[in-house]
Amino acid sequence: MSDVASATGDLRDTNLDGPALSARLGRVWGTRRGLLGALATVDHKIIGRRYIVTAFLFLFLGGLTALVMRLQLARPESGLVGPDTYNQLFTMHGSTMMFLFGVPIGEAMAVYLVPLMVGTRNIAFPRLNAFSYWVYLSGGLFLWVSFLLNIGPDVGWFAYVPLSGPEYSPGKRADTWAQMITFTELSGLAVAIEIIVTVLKQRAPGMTLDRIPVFVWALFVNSFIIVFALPAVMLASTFLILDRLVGTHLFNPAEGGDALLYQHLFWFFGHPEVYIIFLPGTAFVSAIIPTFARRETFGYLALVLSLIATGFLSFGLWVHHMFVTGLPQLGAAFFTASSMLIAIPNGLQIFCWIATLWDGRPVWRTPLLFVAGFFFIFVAGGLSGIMLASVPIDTQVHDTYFVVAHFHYVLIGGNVFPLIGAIYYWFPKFTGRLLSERLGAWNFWLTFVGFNVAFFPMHISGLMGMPRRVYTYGPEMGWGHLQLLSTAGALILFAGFLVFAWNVIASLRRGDVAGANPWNSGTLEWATASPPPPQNFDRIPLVTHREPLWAERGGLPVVTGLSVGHRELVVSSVAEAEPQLRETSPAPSIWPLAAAIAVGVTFIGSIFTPYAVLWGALPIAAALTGWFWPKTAAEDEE
Ligand code: HEM
Ligand SMILES: [Cu+2]
Repeated sequence: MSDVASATGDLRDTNLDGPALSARLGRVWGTRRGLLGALATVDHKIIGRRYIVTAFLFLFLGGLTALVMRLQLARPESGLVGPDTYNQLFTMHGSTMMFLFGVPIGEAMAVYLVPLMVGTRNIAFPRLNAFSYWVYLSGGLFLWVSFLLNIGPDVGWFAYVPLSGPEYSPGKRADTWAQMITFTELSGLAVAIEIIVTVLKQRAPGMTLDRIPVFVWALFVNSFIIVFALPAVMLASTFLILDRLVGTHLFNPAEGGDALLYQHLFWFFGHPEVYIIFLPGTAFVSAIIPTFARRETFGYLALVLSLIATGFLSFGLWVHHMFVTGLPQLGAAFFTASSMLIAIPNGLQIFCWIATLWDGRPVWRTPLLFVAGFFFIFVAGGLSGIMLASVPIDTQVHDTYFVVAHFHYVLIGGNVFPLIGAIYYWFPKFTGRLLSERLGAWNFWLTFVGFNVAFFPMHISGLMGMPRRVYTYGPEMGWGHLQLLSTAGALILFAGFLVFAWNVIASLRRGDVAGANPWNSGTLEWATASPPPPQNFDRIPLVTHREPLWAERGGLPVVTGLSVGHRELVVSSVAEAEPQLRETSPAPSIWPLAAAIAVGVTFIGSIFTPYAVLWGALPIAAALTGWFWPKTAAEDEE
């Protein structure tokens, strides 16, 4: 045992033990009952759970739009929806999946799991965390309410100018898209900062850089990608709004603007976005594999380095989305090369995972099944990606269903499959109950077969020349059979998701009780009860090993000396994780919600008049003043 502080004063965890300590900490860190308590909470687990549920809700809504599109495309000249609705459907689908599901789900899982995995009591900046969730929720509701009010966007998920500009998109449709971006990116950036600071400064003593779980590394790198990528799209969408509302000509070549600038700004974000969606997938896989292979990860250093390399390289590829815009040949060659290069760190990761499984004694429970599905689908998507990196091939299949097939293989293979596996894996931690394995197998096989039946034929439709974003096609084109097959696959896939939803709902009440560590995993989130108490850990663990629970079979050594009279956590050094400070963590507050409402009203108002920004500044300032009003809380102590 090591003592974080020896100073005396208020009550410390050294003076209490067992249930008395738990109860005391539970009171200090707990969330008050009732509506006000729920709205003011800053507990990362409660907010994380909300984030996860909300992101799944958007996955479901995005899935519904996809289903309508698939039904429309099942037969030639079908009249289910017209061209105008179809435009809105694919725009809502793409935007929801990328901005309201893809980015938030990784952050949501991080908000819940990272503080537990690094052994701390709450995320860094917990009020900012609450604020981010409310902003995200408002942005999502804003987009979907606009859609229901028939002012939903219809310009595709990347809203290219000049189509989305003032000239070709009058009305409010493109504005709702652009402002939804502002909402979700604001919340995305805030969460990324929280994760970065939590990982750098709040790791349990002894968790040196080379003992950080690969899961945490992946989400840490991911947060950096978010910090550098998201501002680019915020610029793109803000410039777009300025052009549309204020009469600037940033993207208007006739007045000295530059339309191609929009594509550069968008894809400087848009390609890293693919990794923002994929890296959480790698995080899930890296946590699931060692547990079910029952051995430590093979090639820890290689995995971490390839994550970092992926992070850097992801910023050097964006122009491969612009091969048909007429680039200089040297530029095209450079981006072809860099696009192929990124297959190396990705391949290395896959190699390490396979080696871990190879050398272990795999137990084929549902989480590992989904990881196997991930290998198969993601690698197939990677292969068509390498094909697309070649300019002549891309020029041929650009804007066809070949591309639609490719990006669903990487997005669903790289994110959704590991995610479902991750939910099977951590559901017992979240809820205290296990999901059914029998339904899990049904879930997996329906999803896996449905996915491939839906998306594999799209490669062929694309090679046969079927363009994306068309609401219908003539019978003479000869795409009908393949399209019908795709729709059948989508229905099977949907059935798989229904089984998943059913499993979750049924297991919440009737699942087997999990206990603290049902899978016999090695990382710290399993060192505490399921679901974890408000304080996460009664005593902060002292980390001596990369898989602490495997190394310390007799119980973890702990650090003592933290206050039990107010919210206090350990701040540690960046590299060695040596304890440095006892810091007071912010208490619940209603102001983050008030600030989010003020920001929301301002953002929504500003698509109608630019003056909303001026007027909105007043309530925002008022809310921030309440939020940061000095408290008479204890100072941080060395
Ligand atoms: C759940 C099963 C899914 C099905 C059946 C599905 C189906 C489709 C279809 C039919 C299109 C429109 C093709 C077109 O007309 O151009 C599409 C576009 C798209 N999908 Fe999906 N999708 C699914 C899941 C996802 C997921 C999970 C993501 C991302 C994480 C995603 C991202 C996109 C994007 C970015 C587009 C392009 C939208 C645009 O053209 O602006 N999809 N999808
Ligand atoms: Cu890309």
